[in-house]
Amino acid sequence: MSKSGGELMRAVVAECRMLDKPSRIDEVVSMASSLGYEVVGVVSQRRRAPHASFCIGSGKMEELKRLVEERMAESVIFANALSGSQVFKISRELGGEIKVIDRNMLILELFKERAMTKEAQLQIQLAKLRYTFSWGREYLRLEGILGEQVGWSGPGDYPFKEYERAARRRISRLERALEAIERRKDALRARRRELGFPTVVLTGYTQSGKTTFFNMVARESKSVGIGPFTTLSTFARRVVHRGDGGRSEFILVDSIGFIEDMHPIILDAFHSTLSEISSADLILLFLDASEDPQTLRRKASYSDEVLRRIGIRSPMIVCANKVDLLSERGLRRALGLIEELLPGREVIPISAKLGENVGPLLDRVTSLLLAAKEMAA
Ligand SMILES: Nc1nc2c(ncn2[C@@H]2O[C@H](COP(=O)(O)OP(=O)(O)OP(=O)(O)O)[C@@H](O)[C@H]2O)c(=O)[nH]1
Ligand SMILES: [Mg+2]
Repeated sequence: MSKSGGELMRAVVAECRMLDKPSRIDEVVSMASSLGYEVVGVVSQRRRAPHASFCIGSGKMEELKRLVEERMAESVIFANALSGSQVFKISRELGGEIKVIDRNMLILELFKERAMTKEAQLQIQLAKLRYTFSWGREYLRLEGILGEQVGWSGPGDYPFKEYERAARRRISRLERALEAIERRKDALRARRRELGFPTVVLTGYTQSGKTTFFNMVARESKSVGIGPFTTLSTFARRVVHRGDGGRSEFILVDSIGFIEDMHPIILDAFHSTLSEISSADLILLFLDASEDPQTLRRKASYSDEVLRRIGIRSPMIVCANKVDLLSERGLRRALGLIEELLPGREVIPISAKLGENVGPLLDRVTSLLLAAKEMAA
């Protein structure tokens, strides 16, 4: 996957790290890599508050500039949220040729890449438009943005009012398209039911191991496309499992990972990309059980909160993943913590990477699906 004609886009990641908040560097680097950026450098600074103009201090800004030149980077990704005027000032400082984006724009790029339905794609376009619109005049004065987003391609300066009108028109077009899709959604659900396979959705925090599990289980399975609005080929497989408790056939869906601390505009789009989850017959919630207790606690509570917010009613199994990295004692501690945070949930420890306990998990999936089918009959 690439940003610029077959080559990876070289990026430097920068962060102004606030004293009371966890660093987002690792998360941003892995999001950027999965989007096809090659991260060629990192600049990080601890500050009490972000610098008004550059987010990082002006000394660090010099360091960033040098690094960008030295490593021949084409873009700079901030692990923070930036204001429109910061993006503008940082771009100008870097000479105007470097693409500057913040964590929110990166998240939107990721969502765009992973949008499984037409609806999600439109929601993300809408979010991007609203988000950059909120960045205001100064940002919009940057070259390229207008052409890309509202079809404006004239030279030189442009009247802001023109942009505003065009953007509003585009926003309302998107909103109308979304309404039309909403009306057709019921038809889609019916079609899926006609296909006759239940869906099992993998969900959980980013980097918890969903895709690793998906690839392991799906290796032998066929890719499927379901219905006119979905392009599920890379993210859904028909799986047949024959185990101790019987045989089951289901569609396994790999969905987008949860990310904390999102801008409200982006949160809306995120919820819509999760719409796959709300119609699932069974949810497998992935947790990285090998993380330190504080992080595990934070991510488990956040995952629970997200699932509550989108109103999940499907049965669920919690997959405590990456147990290969844990000692027996570490595993016991992690399981205790998960039980405390998600009381009453069924928890199965697995290693998606080594395939450990994946068979018994699929047996359990099979028996839950069979039970649900009997209930419905
Ligand atoms: N040791 C170990 N590593 C694992 C295991 N499962 C996944 N990983 C690693 O964890 C990292 C993230 O795995 P992914 O499968 O991409 O995670 P994901 O949940 O799909 O992440 P997003 O797509 O970002 O939401 C990769 O480096 C995997 O190799 C496991 O069982 N054990
Ligand atoms: Mg994944």
